[in-house]
Amino acid sequence: MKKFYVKDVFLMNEGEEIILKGWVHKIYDLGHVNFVRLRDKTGIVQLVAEKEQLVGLRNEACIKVKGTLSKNDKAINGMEVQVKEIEVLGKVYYDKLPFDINGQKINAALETQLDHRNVSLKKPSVMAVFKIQEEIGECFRKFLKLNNFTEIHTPKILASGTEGGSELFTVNYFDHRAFLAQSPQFYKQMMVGVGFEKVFEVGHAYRAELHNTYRHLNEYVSLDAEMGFIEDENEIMDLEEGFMNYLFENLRETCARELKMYNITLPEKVSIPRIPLAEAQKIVYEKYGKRSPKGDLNAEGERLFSEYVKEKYDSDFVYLTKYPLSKRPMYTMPDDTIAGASKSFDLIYKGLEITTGGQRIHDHDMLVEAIKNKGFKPEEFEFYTENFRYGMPPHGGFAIGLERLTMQILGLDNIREASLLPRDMKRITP
Ligand code: AMO
Repeated sequence: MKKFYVKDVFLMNEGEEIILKGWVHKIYDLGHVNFVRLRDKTGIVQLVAEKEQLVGLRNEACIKVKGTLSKNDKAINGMEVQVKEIEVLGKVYYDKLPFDINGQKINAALETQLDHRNVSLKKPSVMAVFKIQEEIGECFRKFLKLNNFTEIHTPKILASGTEGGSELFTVNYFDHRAFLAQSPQFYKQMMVGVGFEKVFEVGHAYRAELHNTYRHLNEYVSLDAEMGFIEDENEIMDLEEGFMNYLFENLRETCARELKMYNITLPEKVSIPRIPLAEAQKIVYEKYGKRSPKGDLNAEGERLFSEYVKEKYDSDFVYLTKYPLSKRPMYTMPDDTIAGASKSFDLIYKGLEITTGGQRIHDHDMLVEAIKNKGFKPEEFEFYTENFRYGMPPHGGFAIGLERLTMQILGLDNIREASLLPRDMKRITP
């Protein structure tokens, strides 16, 4: 097993011996002196070699290097490796790489970079996106477990949709038609009711949306939470706000290198204003002269309203609350103060929706009525409504789109950059 990583070089002393394994990042043949940059997941280090030792080496070959550490002010972090031996462990087979990964930016269209994800991901700043993403998932788990949540894994092949609408992928399930899960919504509620009380899931969600935009994927990772015995939807918003604070505190420590690559400074404290949607629509109209669609903000409205919130509250986040019931799925709890409104919310982060959540209906008969009101047949949802016959507490939850959160933290332009292997309307490979 590999013992040393590049990061260790910078913690060791001059004169120490080391064996490193990694990829050839770049070869510099300067005639009188030859350098190779070796890359692994922890960084890049400079190797100083004799010309003969470089024979047969090419960028991206996998190598094993034995050498001695020596100080050099001009090298990365002031330390380099004087090579004794280089061995090629994995040869390369190409005439020319599809694009160069050594520059400040990759000089190729995003589509080309995605066509060759096996090359673009090698670039440390591209890989850094997924280190951040890994930490988001890790923090989600840790934070919810600290708060007494149980992790669940629910099926992704379902008999029906959960969110209403027709954005479902169909699957041939033996002699039946089945669907890919848009969300673990029904099952996370079920698990609250059976007695887990507080549950979470990190899982894939599938949306057959005909949206070819910078913020839509057809397969994404959903960070879902659901908890029982709540007073109202404010407890759900408190929970997510707590998570954001925990996440940023942890990212500052665990991903300092990656955040620096993107020049990101995360706020010390996240305190999220809660503003009813109708008020937000009014502000977007009065301040920016833009009309919003009925019962929602559009992408431009989300962006403009975020600008307003940043100015007024110095917050990158805002909860839009009290969405109209008519615009929300059948499981949404009606508001008890404003007719036609619901106890649901969206979380907007730097101008983009990253979360939907809210309190759910927990009364069986009320849910059956809500299903009818949405124009569905309650008989077709009996597998779901049955959960509400055997003691369902008042409950609610939320779901965060992992790629959207990653994208907004790092200020990426396109959600595809925050997906290891994106699936969109035009892409199911690589
Ligand atoms: P919703 O459908 O709003 O709510 O989805 C929740 C969050 O998931 C992300 N998301 C997407 N990300 C990328 N591409 C897509 N096509 C896409 N669709 C959704 C967004 C969004 O805010 N069951 C409810 C959640 C709940 O109430 O608990 C639901 O799925 O970040």
